[in-house]
Amino acid sequence: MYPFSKIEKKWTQKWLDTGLYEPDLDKAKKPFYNLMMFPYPSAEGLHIGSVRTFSGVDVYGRFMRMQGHDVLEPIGLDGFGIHSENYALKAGKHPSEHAKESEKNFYRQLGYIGNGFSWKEKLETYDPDYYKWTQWIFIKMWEKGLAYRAKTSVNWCPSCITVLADEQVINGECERCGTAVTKKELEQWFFRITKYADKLLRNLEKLDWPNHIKTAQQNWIGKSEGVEIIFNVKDSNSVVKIFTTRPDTILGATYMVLAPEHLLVKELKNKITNYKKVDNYVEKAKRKTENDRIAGGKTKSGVELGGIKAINPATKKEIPVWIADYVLSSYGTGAIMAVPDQDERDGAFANKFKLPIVKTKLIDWDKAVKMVGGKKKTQYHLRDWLISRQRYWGPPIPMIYCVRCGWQSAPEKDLPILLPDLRGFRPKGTGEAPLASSKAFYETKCPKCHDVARRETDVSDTFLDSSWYFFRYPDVNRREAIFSKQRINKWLPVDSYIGGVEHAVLHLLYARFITMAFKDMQLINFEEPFTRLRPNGLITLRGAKMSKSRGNVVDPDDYIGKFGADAIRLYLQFISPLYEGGEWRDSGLMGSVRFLGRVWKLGEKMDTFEISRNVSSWMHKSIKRITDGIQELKYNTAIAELMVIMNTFEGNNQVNKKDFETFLLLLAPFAPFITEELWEKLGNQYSVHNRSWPKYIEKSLASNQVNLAIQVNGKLRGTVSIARGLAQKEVEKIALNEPRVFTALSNKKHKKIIYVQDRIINFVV
Ligand code: ANZ
Ligand code: ZN
Repeated sequence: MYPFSKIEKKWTQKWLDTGLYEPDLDKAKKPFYNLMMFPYPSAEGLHIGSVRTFSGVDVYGRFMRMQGHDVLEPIGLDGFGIHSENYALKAGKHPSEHAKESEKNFYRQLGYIGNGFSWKEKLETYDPDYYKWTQWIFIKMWEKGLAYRAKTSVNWCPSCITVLADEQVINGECERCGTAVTKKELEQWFFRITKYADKLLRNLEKLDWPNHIKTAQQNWIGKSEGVEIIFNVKDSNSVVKIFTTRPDTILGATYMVLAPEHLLVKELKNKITNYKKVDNYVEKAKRKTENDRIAGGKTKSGVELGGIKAINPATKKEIPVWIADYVLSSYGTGAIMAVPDQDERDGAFANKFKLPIVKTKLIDWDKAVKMVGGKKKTQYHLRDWLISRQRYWGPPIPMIYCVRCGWQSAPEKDLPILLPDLRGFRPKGTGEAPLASSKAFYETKCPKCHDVARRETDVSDTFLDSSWYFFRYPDVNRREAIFSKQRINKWLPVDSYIGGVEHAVLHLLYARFITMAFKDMQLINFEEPFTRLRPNGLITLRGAKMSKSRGNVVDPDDYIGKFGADAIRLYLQFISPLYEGGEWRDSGLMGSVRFLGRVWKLGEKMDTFEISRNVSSWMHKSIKRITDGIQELKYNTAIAELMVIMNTFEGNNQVNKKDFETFLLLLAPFAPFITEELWEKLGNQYSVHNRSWPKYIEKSLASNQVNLAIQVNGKLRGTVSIARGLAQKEVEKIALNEPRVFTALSNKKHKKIIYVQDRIINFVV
C-alpha cells in the first residue's frame, strides 16, 4: 500500500490554503454551478451511500474545472425541521444541541472525502443569518398576495402533532414518520403555488430532466379540462355546481353526490328530513384520511339527503342527492353529477345503494355545454402549499396579529425574528405551537397602531428552507440583501443538479415555484432553477437499503483510515453509473485499493523515462471513452478504461512519460489525492486539478493501428501498437523483438503460437 494517509492530509491542507476550489464569484469567466441536493445530516453521520453521491457530484465538478470552467461546488446543511426535532426528542436533547453535534460530525466527514468544495460558501438553515432571509421571503410572498391564511380541512399527522402539506403525505402517510394522516379543520398559512400551476406544467418541456420526474410533476399538477354545470335544487333557491370532464354524458346523470363537508349540507339543514343521520356521517367522514376516502372505492359509503331532489338540466328529471366520502371537498367544486352507466365509481355506488342506472346516450361535448349553460373550466389537482407548522424547530413565521388592524408582516428591520431557546419545545398536541407558551416571544407591538399585538407562533415548513438555499450560496455573506441580482444572474440557474428522486414533487416543485415568484418580484431574470437534473442511485448492503438503526450500514469512518479516500471514491464510482444503484462489497473495494497501489508503483519509477513529448496514438480512443463516460455520469465505464490503460502500461517495458501524465489527468477527478502527489513527483506545476483535460484527436480514433497483447503461456508480457491486419509472420517477428517477451522465452523453444487477429499473440512453451 502507498502512504495515502500522509498524502491525503497534505493535499487537503494545501487545497484549503491555496483556495484551489474557490472561484472568483464576481469575475469568473465561465461559471459552472455544480450542486448536489441539500443534505439534512443526522447525528449518526454519513453512510457510504451519501459519500457516493457527494463524490460522484465532485467527479463531475472536477471534470468541468479541467474543461476550463470556474466551478462552484458549495456545501451546507438543512438542519431545521421535524426530522431533526423528532430525533432530538428521541435522544432527549435540545434540537440546538443535537444540531451542533450533527453539524460538527457532518463537516468532519465531508472534510476527508476529497471533494473540491467551495468551503467559504458554507451555510446552515438554522443560522439566523440564513433564516432571516427565509422570513424575508415569507414577507415578500405576503406583500405579493402569494401568502394567505385560510381555514380548511388540512392534513394532520397525529404523531408529529402538526399539519402537513399535500406533498408531504405519501400514500396517506406522513413523509417524516410514516403515521397515517388524518384531516382537521384549521386556520393555516398557505403559499399560492396554484397561481403558477400552468407555468410549472408548461416549462417542464424545456428542462433537461429525467422523464419520470417530469411525469411525476405533471401528474401531481394534474391539469384537466372540463366544465362547471349548475343543477337546481327542487323547491329551493339553492343550486349545486358540479365539475365534470364528461359533459357529453349528462343524459345519463341519474343522481348527484356532494362531498360530506359541502356547504350545501348546512344550508339545506332545515329541509333535510334525516339530518341527524346525515350529520353523523359528516362527522365520521372528517376523521377519515383522504387516502381511506379515495380507496373507499372498495367499501363505498354514503347517505341520501332526505327530502332533497335536484333537477338534471338536460333531462329535466328529478334526481336524488347524496353525500359520500368518495367525493372530495378539495377538488373541483366538491360535487359531482353521477353517471353510473359510464363512470366506474358511480356504477359501483349505484349498485350498492340501488340507485337508478340508464343507458347513456352520448352527445357532442361542445353541444352539451351549450345546452345546459355550462362554463368551461381548467382544473388542477395541485393545491396551495400549506406552509405553517405547529412545531418548534424552524424559523418563526414573521407575522403579527392585531385585533384592530388584523394580520401584518413584521417590519423588515426586525428580522430575523429569533427562535427563542425554549426548553419546553415538545409539541403539545393541542394544535397550538410550542412558541405559544412563551409570552416573551409572542407579545409585541402592532407595527401600525402600536397597541399590544401577538406574533404568529407557528414556524414555517422545512421545505421552505430548502426551496431557496441555492440562491444564497453564491452570495452567503451579503448583509443588506438576500443576494445581489448580478451575482445570481451570473451563477444561476444551477448547471448540474444531482440528487434523490424521492423529491420529485416535494423540493423540486417548491424550488421551481419560489424561483418563479422571485422572477415576478424582479429579483432575478430566469424562471427555472435547475437546467440539468440527474438522479443518483442507491447503494445497498446485503441487498437492502442501508440503515444504521437496523445495523445494515457501511460507515465511511471505518474505512477511511484503512484504505484512504481515493480508493473509496474510485470503488464507489466503479459500482455502476451514478444514476444507478448497486451493492457494496468489501472485495470490490480491495480491487480499487490494489489498482491504486499499481498506479503508485508505476508512478514512483516513472521519472526515469521520457520517450516522447506526444501522447501515443493508442491513448486517443481511451481519452474519448473516459470523456464520454464522465459526461454521461457513466463513471464505471470511464474507470474500466483507466484500468485498460494501466494494463497496457504494465505490459510495455517502457512507458512514455507523456502518456502517464495524461493518465494522471484522466484519473484525477476520481482519485484527486494520489494524482496530485504523483503529478508533483513528476516535476509538474501545482495543481493537476486545474490543468486542461486531455484532448483526443478525432483522426487517431479511426487509426489503422491496433494494440496487440503479447502473452507467454497466457501471461501478459507486453503490448505493441501495430498496423491493423498485419500478417501473422510479421506480427511474430515484432513480438519476439519485445524485450520482455524475449526474456520470458529465454532459450525455450515455443511449441505453439495462438494468434487472434489484431488482438493477441500467445507463445505457448
Ligand atoms: C361525470 C363523469 C362521467 C365523470 C364519466 C367522469 C367520467 P379528473 O380527470 O381527475 O379531473 N369529479 C369531479 N369532482 C370530483 C371530486 N371533488 N371528487 C371526486 N370526483 C370528482 O376527474 C374529473 C371527473 O372526476 C369528473 O367528471 C367527475 O366525474 C369526477 F363517464 O363527471 B365526471
Ligand atoms: Zn394594530
